[in-house]
Amino acid sequence: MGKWIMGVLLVAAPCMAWSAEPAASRNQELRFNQMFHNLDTNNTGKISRAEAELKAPAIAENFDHIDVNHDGGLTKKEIKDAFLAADNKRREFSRNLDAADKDKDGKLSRDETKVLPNMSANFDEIDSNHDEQLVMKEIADYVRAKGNADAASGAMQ
Ligand SMILES: [Ca+2]
Ligand SMILES: [Ca+2]
Ligand SMILES: [Ca+2]
Repeated sequence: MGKWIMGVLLVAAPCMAWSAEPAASRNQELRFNQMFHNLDTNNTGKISRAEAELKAPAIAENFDHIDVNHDGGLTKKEIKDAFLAADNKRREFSRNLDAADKDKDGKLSRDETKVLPNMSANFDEIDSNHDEQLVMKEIADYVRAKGNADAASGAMQ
């Protein structure tokens, strides 16, 4: 588990990683409020697209996705929900990788990726050094090249 989850948490982590771990939640709440306040330059309680573009490109890129009620502003709740969803996706992704890595050597062989159809289909593209093994770095680079954590989960379906 360790190898994969560490790698995955490094992959496509948004500008601020959000975690559902209760132990860390107080600190994160403070950091989150600070970040929100920092982004909300005109203190409307919502982050506009312009505000996001100014300071948080990762949020701006996913603006429409995060703006669930499509009012053109991101509330704290909308951003939090998006972070939590991304976090869950990363966890699910790492669980899938961990389950696929049957011999637990921290690499996925072509055979091991058979349970992950999209990864299996893109094996040659992901295997950048062509050694017939996917390591976390290769998967991370692939996910990064594809844009974000959604691509990561997409690669799993
Ligand atoms: Ca909104
Ligand atoms: Ca393996
Ligand atoms: Ca490789």
